[in-house]
Amino acid sequence: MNKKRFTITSALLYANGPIHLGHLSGAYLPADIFSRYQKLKGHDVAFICGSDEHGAAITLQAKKQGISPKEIIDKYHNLNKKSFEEFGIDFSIYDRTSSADHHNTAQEIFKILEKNNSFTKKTSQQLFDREHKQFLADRYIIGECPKCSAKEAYGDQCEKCGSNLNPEELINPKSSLSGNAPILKETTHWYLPMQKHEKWIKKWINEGYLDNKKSHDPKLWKKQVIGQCNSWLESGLKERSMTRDLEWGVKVPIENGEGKVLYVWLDAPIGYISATKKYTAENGLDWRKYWKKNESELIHFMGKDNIVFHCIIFPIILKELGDYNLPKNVPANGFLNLEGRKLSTSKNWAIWLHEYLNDFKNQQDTLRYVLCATAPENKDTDFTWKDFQARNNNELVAVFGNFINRVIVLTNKYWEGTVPERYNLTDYDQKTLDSIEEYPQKIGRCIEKYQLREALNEFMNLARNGNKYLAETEPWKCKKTDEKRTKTIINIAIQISASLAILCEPFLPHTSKKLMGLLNMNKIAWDSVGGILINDGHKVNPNEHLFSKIEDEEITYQLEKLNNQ
Ligand code: B3M
Ligand code: ZN
Repeated sequence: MNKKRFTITSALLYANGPIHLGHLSGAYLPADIFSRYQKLKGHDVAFICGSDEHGAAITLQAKKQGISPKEIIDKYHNLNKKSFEEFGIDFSIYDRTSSADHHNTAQEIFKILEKNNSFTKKTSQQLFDREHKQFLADRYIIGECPKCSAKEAYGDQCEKCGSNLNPEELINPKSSLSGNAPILKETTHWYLPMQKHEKWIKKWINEGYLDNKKSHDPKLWKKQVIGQCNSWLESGLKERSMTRDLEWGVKVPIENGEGKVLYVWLDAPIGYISATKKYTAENGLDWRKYWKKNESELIHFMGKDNIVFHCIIFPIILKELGDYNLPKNVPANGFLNLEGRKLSTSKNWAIWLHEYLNDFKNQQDTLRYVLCATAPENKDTDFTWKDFQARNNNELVAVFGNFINRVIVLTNKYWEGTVPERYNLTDYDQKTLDSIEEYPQKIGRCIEKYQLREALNEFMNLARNGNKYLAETEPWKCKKTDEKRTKTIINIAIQISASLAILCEPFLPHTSKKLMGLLNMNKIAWDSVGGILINDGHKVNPNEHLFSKIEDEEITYQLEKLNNQ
């Protein structure tokens, strides 16, 4: 097999609050499914993530709660790390940007860029809060969006229409710190002259060519990702300041940098590199193999509000650094709404992962299933508790769970858990056995195209076929009259179960483990799935339910909780 290497990233989560379902469905679950699949295919995967611990998102939250930024990031870094683990997001590392190692890496890179003349230095008038004696950039400044007239747009982005903004563009700007109108004051910063890069970025995004070499296939990029980049490119790339007048962040490591830190959107993506360095150092590997040219496929997963940072700004930085890979794909997702309304942390309209894990013990995979089945792959989608219940009860319990339940119960009941032999196969038996072989490819092809909903649907088709096979052959009916026929049917059903156990792993890792336990089998490679995986005479374990029904009361409770929180 041609062994490939993947560097897969999920957007670094701001450590200013707990993780919610919207984050999971956009940036983390899809990346986890993709990485687990690539690992099962035998490829080398570094799956990189961590907490984004700088920027106004952190300091403003700390101010709101009356505690220090350090207390905020420690609290949420630990909480989110634990939630991800319990939920089964299998990061190679969950690092943090407040670490000394990251500060060093980010400073080193800043110095290289400065030495390469990648920046221009410029003095200009900027918005300043006189009361707090602070310059106001990004989230420190709020005003009316010039594009959609939303009242509370930030200095860097309008959350309503998704436009990326500059502080000067805001109408009636006000300081987030004091609420006062700002004054103008002179300051000096390092800028990235993005306009210089417009030509190659356009060609690279739209045609997949970089330095006259094919670097990726734009047909494999999502339309909305290319569309968002092009609308940015159409309004012309401008210079963008890469430093800020702030205390909290990575200090600017060069002369005249006192009192300044790196722009959070410069330091955070470098966090992917720092985290990779830590992961490789701890595992006796070489980080360069995951970042330097042509050694690895770099894939960034995120929500759609992060597209331009990963498709335009960070690629410019990587190109300026010389020998780094540019992303092979940026499969950004849309947003997940909740019960028909936009998810909102500030309005407390969200489902927090740590609370879900507490309320639904050992039901991580139900949430993984529902979030994958409803993922906002090409447009925004809606999560509702009713749909969650229906998918669990009608699909996981009634189809996948029911099939496995019948197979394991019958094997135990008829032959004390010993897998029976196969005798003469009917055409239907043979067709059923043959059809299993197609699933690894069918599912894999979808995953490789980032069509995870369709991949999950294909997986469920195999479970549905298993159920149908039992319903049509009715082994419980022929047991008294035809022992050989009964044995053949169950043997085939056992083979389907074993394939399901492996093929469900990317989507439902806890279930996969449990099912492998029931079948008393070991993990095998994705491409080995199909045909006969379990020999007759093999012992399976006593039955346990893979999924449990979710009752109406549990849903009512969740809906009340949501409406009252
Ligand atoms: N923390 C923004 C966000 O969570 C930011 C992502 C950084 S990825 C390098 O939406
Ligand atoms: Zn707007």
